[in-house]
This record gives sequence, structure tokens and C-alpha cells, in this order.
Amino acid sequence: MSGKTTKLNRMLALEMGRVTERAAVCSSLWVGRGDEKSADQAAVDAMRKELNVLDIDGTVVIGEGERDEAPMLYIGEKVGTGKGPKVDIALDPLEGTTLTAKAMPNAMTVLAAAQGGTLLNAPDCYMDKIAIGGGYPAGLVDLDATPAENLEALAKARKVGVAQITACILDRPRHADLIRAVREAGARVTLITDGDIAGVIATTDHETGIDIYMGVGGAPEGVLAAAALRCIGGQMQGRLITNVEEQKTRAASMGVKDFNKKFDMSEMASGDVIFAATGVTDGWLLDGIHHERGGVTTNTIVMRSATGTVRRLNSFHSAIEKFT
Ligand code: VTB
Repeated sequence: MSGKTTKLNRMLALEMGRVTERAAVCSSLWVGRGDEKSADQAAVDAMRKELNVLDIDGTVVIGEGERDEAPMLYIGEKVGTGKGPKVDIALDPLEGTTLTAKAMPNAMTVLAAAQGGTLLNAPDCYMDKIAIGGGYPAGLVDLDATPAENLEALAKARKVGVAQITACILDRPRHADLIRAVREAGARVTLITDGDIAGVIATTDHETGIDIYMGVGGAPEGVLAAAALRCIGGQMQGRLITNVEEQKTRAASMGVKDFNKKFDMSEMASGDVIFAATGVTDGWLLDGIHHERGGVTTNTIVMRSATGTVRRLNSFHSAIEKFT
């Protein structure tokens, strides 16, 4: 882990948006082509290229995998020119490779930049997650409460019946009991096939109709979602699921002492953090890349925890051959 640094330069926020933009444009060339690997590779290559021209002393803390399993953007890889501030980078170059390959909604390129040593270095395991948007009393929902208790608490805080509450859950067999419990409590369930970072962030925007995110998804995605909520507002808790010894060893080597610990979002992303994402396909949070005559349009969100600024950038890029 790199040493703690002072606050992040605000200019970095715009630079991070440039990185996710480039990755999104490149992976968009693979939308609907049924080739997840190439879509992901395009995002990885582009992200790395763009990160490496930045004047930062960056270290990837959440990336494509361990050094021996990922040739690029592996955990521990140094990025940037090395000349600037120490920054920890968490990335999911293409969140939703299958969504991209199948041209389904909510695929996006995602990046968080944080003060050195302030992001939970989550191993590549699962995480049990719960998240709600901003404006609620602290501790309103809890991973250790039952689904019915959480839904009732949320409904009460919103002054509506549980029937008015919608939970977003990944469509996986492991969630059969959870989905049943949510429906039995009277709430609706919106199932997603992939992309739970978008699912968590959706709770912060009334227009999505999503009030709460629940269930088990990737731990790296959990930390990225926590980083986003630290900036945009909301609440989130996560608990690592380290079933096999190897994951425990990995988690321990990354500084996790208590394997059952319930992490609050401010423990997953404890310092100054910047979150950036660009849509690849149209989604709740972002429009995807649209190829038009003479170029492409990108839709990017960039947020900073220091100020709570949420910036949306709509850009037109001519000559996209420059990107690839
Ligand atoms: C989620 C989701 C990802 O993996 O974290 C999920 O956000 C969890 O893993 O887009 P399983 O697919 O094993 O359930 C993705 O769907 C794919 O990385």
C-alpha cells in the first residue's frame, strides 16, 4: 500500500473522466459482438494508456487481478509518470463485459482514485452488500437485519408503504431466499443480470425507481460502489465472503484482520476519493457511447468526496481512430 497523501488535486477529477471516456469509446466498438474478452481488453488497454500519461505516482490497488494472472492493470502495478502525488487506483475497466457483448444496458467503465492507503484492498472474492441513497438517518438499514426489517425501516423513513419500495438484486440462484423474502415483505424486486456498481448507485437517483440494493456481488465492485456513494451521498455496508483458505490468506495479506467484519462505506473508502464512470451502453446512470457521423458522444460522471461535486460531462469526440 502506498503512504498516505494529502488531498487530491481537483484537476485529477477531470483527468479521471478522460481515462474512463477513452476506455468506454474503445470497448464500445465491441458492443453486441458476443466477445466479452475483446471488449474487456479494449477497455484495459485504453485505460492503461491514458493513466500512464498522467503526472501521478499511481498504484493499482483494485485491478484486473494478481500480477501472475493479469498482464495489465494488475494489483500493485504502477501507473502514471511517477512524477506527481501518490494515488491509489481502483478500477473495473469494463463493468459488465457480458452486458457489452450482448448490447444490454448499464455497461460502463469505472475508476476511483484515492489518497494512498485509504481504499479497502478487497481481494477478488464476493461481498454481501446493502446500500441506500442519501437523505436518510445514519444506520437506517443494516446487513445484519432481516430483509423485512430493512424494507420496513426504509418505507417508514420515506413515509410510504413497503409496497412502494423496490430492491435491486443480482439475478443469481444464490439470491433465491433473499428475493423471496423481499417479495414476501411486500416490496418489488428489480433483477439485474450483471453490473452491481450501477445497481448500488441507482439507489441515489429517484428516477431509477430503485430504493435499495441488496445481495452478494464482487468485492472489488463493492469498494468502487462505496467510493461512489462517499461522493454522491448514501449509505452502504459490505462484508467480505472469504469461503476458501486462499481468499482468507489474500485478504489477510491485504490487511484484513477480521473476516466477518461489516465494513461501512467510509471504511471501504476512508479518504479523499474521486470516482469516474463513462457509459458504454445506455443505463440508469449514464448514456452509452453513441456512434454518429464524424465521431462519438460520451456521457461521463465524475464525483469528488472532498466537495460532493457531481459533474456530468457530455462530450463529442471526432476522429476516434486517435483513441484506439
Ligand atoms: C457483480 C457484477 C459484475 O459479477 O459483482 C457480479 O457487478 C458478481 O459475480 O458485473 P457473479 O457473476 O459470480 O455473480 C459481475 O456480474 C461480472 O463481473
